[in-house]
Amino acid sequence: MQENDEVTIEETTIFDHQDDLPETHQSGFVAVVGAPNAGKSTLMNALLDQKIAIVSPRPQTTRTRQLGILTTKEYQIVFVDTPGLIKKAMHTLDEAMIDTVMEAIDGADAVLWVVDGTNRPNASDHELSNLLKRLGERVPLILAINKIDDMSAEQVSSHSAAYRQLLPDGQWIVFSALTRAGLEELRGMIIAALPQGPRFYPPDQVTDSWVRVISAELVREQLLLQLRDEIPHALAVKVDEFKERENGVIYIHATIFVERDSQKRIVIGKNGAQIKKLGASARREIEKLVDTRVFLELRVKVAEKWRRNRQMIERFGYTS
Ligand SMILES: Nc1nc2c(ncn2[C@@H]2O[C@H](COP(=O)(O)OP(=O)(O)OP(=O)(O)O)[C@@H](O)[C@H]2O)c(=O)[nH]1
Ligand SMILES: [Mg+2]
Repeated sequence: MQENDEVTIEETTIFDHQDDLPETHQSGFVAVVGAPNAGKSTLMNALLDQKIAIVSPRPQTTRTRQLGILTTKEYQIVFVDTPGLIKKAMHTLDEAMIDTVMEAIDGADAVLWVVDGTNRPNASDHELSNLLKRLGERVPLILAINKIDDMSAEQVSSHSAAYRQLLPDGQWIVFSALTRAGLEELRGMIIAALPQGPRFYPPDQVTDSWVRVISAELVREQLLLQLRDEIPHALAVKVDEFKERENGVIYIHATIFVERDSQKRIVIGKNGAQIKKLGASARREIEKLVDTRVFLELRVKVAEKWRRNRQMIERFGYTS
């Protein structure tokens, strides 16, 4: 994880960090794709054993590509967590999110298609499977049927059979990202699908996201978890200031953007009660990430129709 803005990941060459790797060393980019809410980010966090991607019960939690890097002596898997794929773009933000998924698929050495096994496949799953089938001639595909902890034995067999029909030639597995059942087996399948190659990133790097960007995401996660209705989709969070003070405390100033004045009032709450609660929970999550005390200051601003404004979307970092 990067601590400041001075080093960018693009500067890393694949010739660094290759000390004493076995000749059989494997590496590759694994695109994690699927419908919103399937459990893609939960799965990536579970495989990394670390929370770097935010998770919520709301669809479209993930807005942009995020890497999760798993390194051992034998392999380096670079997971590319992506926004949930939707059929129809409602605004520019949706279009940017769909582009992000397509780019991740394009650059992948293997594709992990995560589905929520508690539901039978729907029309979108059929469409996505057609896209993936065409891809299957070029890269290995794994159908990962998630949430078995929430399924009866009968559902596991009938739903997984229905999904497997959509991808008859791909490999498949049923698992639970939440309880980790089947996770080791899934990891084995991913490793088996990777080509031989060198490391792309230093062995101690777990993501390409800045700590300040993940901090903004952790604030957004609390908004998703604590606010009801349609407001969360209209929210964006940007960290304006991220400073380590001499006493070791990290000072963060972040702005929550909403689309309307009425939403601003809801985020702030009566006498500021809501924003205080949001700030306290987000601060605790950020403290877990940075492993030190955090001072978090939040403010709310209206940015009308920002989801239709490419410049704003880029400013918030929701493009790949
Ligand atoms: N019961 C159960 N719930 C799960 C499992 N994996 C994820 N979830 C829940 O499913 C919801 C969505 O999880 P996410 O990881 O945010 O899903 P996602 O696919 O990344 O969603 P988007 O970012 O919106 O595309 C959350 O409430 C998770 O706690 C699982 O194995 N079992
Ligand atoms: Mg996600």
